[in-house]
Amino acid sequence: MKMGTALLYDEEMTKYKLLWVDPVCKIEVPERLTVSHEALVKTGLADRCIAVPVREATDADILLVHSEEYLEAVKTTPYMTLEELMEFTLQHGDVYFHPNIYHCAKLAAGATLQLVDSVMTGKVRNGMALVRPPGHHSMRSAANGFCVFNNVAIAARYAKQKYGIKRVLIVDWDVHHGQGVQYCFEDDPSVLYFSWHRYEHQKFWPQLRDSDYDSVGKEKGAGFNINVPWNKVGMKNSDYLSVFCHVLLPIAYEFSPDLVLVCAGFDSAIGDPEGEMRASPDIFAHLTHLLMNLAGGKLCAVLEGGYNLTSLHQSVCQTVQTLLGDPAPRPANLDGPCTSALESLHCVRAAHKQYWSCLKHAAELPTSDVSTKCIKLAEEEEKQKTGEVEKSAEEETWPEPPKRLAPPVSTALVLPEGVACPDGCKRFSSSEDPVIVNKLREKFLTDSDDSDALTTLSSLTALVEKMEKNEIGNGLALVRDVSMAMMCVVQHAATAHHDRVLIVCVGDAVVSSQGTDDGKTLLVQFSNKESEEQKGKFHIPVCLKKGCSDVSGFTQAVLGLLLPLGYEYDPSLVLLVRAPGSGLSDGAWQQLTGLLQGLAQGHTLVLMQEGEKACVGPTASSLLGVAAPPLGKLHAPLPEDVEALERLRLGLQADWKLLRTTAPETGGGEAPFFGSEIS
Ligand code: X5A
Ligand code: ZN
Repeated sequence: MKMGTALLYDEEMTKYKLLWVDPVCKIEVPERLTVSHEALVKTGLADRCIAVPVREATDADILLVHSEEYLEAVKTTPYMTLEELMEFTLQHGDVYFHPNIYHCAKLAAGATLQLVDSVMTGKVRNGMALVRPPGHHSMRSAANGFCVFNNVAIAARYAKQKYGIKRVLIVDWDVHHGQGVQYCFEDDPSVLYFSWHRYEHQKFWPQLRDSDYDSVGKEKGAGFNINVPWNKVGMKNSDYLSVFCHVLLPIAYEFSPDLVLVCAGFDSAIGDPEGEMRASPDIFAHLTHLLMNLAGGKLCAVLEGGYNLTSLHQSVCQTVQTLLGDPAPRPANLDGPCTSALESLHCVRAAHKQYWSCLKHAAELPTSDVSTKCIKLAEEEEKQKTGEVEKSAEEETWPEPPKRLAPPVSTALVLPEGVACPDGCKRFSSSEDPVIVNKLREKFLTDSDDSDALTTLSSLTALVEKMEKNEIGNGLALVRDVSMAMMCVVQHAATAHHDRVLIVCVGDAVVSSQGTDDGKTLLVQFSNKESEEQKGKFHIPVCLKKGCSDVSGFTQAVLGLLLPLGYEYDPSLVLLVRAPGSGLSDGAWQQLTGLLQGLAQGHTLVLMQEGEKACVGPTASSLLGVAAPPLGKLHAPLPEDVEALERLRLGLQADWKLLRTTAPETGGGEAPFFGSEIS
């Protein structure tokens, strides 16, 4: 049922290196590839992947992006003397040539195309290509930034041409701006390019004005190029996740790609000498997971940069393990985005608000242009002089990412007799512990003596315990009364060592607010009931005009509100409750179920009312990790909903830092997070 993950690797791509002294290029070493591959082998991950052979890209493939003159010039490099290679190198920027690099560059591009073929033909669900040289800096007629051919750009054109797909999303999480990819698709609305990159007000390589947030694409492609410049080093997990929640994901879902390509550079991880960022390697598990429900799961990750061999191999393993479907570790250190990240977020959202309906209510550009003005730059330099000396990237230490153990049982179902258990899941019922049964009877069934209901409730509590012990990953129960079952699980979870429970309730189930203000539970309820009022920090009603039946509004609420809340809350259990008649489509429900599994190490318990048998199959499949079907291009959400959501976000952002999308105004001081995004 769950299709496989392809791994592309060929030792041949380790067989070129820098042949002279060049401090800029010395970090791009063959060990980058061997170390990454060895880590995948050692951890057993390589064995779980489907090894797909690498091929050479053909001239026709390369000419999809590059000029004939450039290709012909590169073709002569294998025959050059050392002096000639050095001279050829000088015609390009921050790159070196070697007699074998042309061969390797053909393999790198060819491996990427083999990966695209494997995914597009359904041979595998997703995959990763470990390649050298990288690609995203190379341009039509120029090598650049260690890159010779633009592997991912070629792959995007190839996929469109060969498979007739309409829309490709390229996510470039490498710490450098893939200007080669930007230039290739600048005026092309069929390829959406997203990149975040170290920028530092244009001081950082490649020092292009074009890398700023206001390069949004040209002509028909306006709005389809998204740049998030990092103006400071030291960006962390929160900064990355907030950009995903508040920029990339809403736009990506609105765009609805047929294929996702990732420029997977890991120089954006902690310890990297180029990036100098501080995101932990396990953040890539989450970034990967968050993209895996787009395009029906068709995701191809292609290695770009990454120069700290330790954080590189750890990050590669996190990415591949997530592609394989193992639950992501609980995200660490989500202490909210920093001010500089918020400034960038604010600018990007403002620059794109005219192109994407999900950003319609984003704040206008700040009055002082935070990005390119020289005043800002001078200010920064002043601060740096007086500031304390910071650790260099090489001195950085961080804990090894936690081992991710897939539980022996992925998905357990508590179903009434007569309801069939879908393939791949395990029917679950507890051997009834008399002590628990009695407690349950006292608490929940005082005046009836319904033995069926009692059996179900005791199975639920046993299931919650098994999840806590990681013997079972996730579960689904069809119950007579979702409200009662929910209360039962919440009370039990509190005693079963679950520190925090995130309750996501879709539709109008009766929810008692009792015990929801101590922080042990966070309740987010989606409905169309205006009357529901927010009751403190931990009870958040999300009111949508048509309830959950408007897919656009619902999706926006999930991405921009629920996910950041969930990540910041960091639950150990997610309780997903589907009230009868919620109006939510199967597709949107599956997206929600899939996305929420990034939390709580994938420990989600779904509760549905008995009548919703038809939904058991789709839900189980999402719980098993099958990608949700694409929602299609989303129309504009209802203006009332966009406004209501924005208002809610503004009201909550004082308590929940991951909901912030603008920086506190400097100087002013008062009520910084109640800005005037809505007038
Ligand atoms: C692929 C990649 C970086 C080039 C840095 C040049 N290139 N200073 O990460
Ligand atoms: Zn890079």
